[in-house]
Amino acid sequence: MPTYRVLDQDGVIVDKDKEPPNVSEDEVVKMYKDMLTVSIMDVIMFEAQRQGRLSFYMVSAGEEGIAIGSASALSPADVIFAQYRETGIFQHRGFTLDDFMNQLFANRKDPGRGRNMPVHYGSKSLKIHTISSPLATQIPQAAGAAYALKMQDRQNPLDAPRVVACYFGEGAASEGDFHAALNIAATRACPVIFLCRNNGYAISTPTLEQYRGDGIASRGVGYGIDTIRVDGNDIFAVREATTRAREMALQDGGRPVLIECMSYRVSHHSTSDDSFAYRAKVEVEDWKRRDNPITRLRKWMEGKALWDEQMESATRSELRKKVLEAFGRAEKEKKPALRNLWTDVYAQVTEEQEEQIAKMRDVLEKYPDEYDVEEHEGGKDGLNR
Ligand SMILES: Cc1ncc(C[n+]2csc(CCOP(=O)(O)OP(=O)(O)O)c2C)c(N)n1
Repeated sequence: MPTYRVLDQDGVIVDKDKEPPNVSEDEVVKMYKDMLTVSIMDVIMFEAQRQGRLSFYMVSAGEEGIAIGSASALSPADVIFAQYRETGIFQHRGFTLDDFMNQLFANRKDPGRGRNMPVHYGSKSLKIHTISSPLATQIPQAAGAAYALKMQDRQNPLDAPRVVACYFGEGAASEGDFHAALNIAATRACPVIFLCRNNGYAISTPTLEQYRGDGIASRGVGYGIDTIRVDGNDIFAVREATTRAREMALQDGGRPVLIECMSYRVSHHSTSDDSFAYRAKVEVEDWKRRDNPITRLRKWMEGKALWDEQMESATRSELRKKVLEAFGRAEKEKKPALRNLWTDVYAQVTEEQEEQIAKMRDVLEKYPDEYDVEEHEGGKDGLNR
């Protein structure tokens, strides 16, 4: 299947006869700044993990264009299910640097109360379901949610119709959940856009060992789903394909669309991985030199006199400052009160849980020198109701 492109590596429109991308100058600048923000935050947080200041982090280096290009084509009411390398969606939808940092530092302002691993963000108000680690679980959930939206929108014909956007890596597409989800979405005609980020690796497994067919796109065709493959480093191609996919997803009472975005995972899989144990450094260096969604858009913007060297350095320093300020605020915050270990499991804390809380209190009182709970909101009293 061919790969759709709008911008080439030099930031030049490939098809000279084509209309310029249907996006305002302000929107392009926002998309660019969102990509920069994510990449700057990534570098800072990766280093912070190495300094032992947070437990874990995952960057999306080289794949920022997929998240931000597609998010820019959705309506704010559309519902999103993501994997973990789509930080740009959160950034584009309005998750603040404080929101990121509170989750990363698992402090008392984290809506998840520190119960999830770092980078497993979620936002009810931005309509992004919380990221979950078990791969591919979000794909059938997205198909089901799209079916629910279709039913709800049918009952409320005056409301603007909504779609679900569901993101996953090509590795996650090897899970059975992927196949079940595509088939149910096709047969039930669910308004869902499946966005696969094909970055060449699932931790240490290269795509050559993941599949022998024509990537993930050929599977969409097999399920009777309209499918397109796009250059994932080309933010305009991703945006245009998603805009069209959204229109199609809402046609004829709803239907799924699959977009396979081709890219390359420039970074290690996570802070727990050293990718040079299974791929050559030169392969990564070549990719870094050859292509990058941020430089591509920057070159296009420079060609249009929308951006220049001075704006670049001023924006970079401003963003870096803002990231570090949010970092400082979140790192200083107290951790969630200890009682949060038990709350939100059931509607109310059960009798058995109260017994466990009492036991924890006994242990803390018996061994005060062993447990420093002062960094948690309320210290030992944080166990109280
Ligand atoms: C069910 C399940 N199996 C294995 C893992 C361990 N695991 C975490 S990420 C990952 C690789 C996923 O690769 P891909 O979907 O291509 O996304 P990428 O990390 O390349 O963005 C694996 C195997 C997991 N989290 N869940």
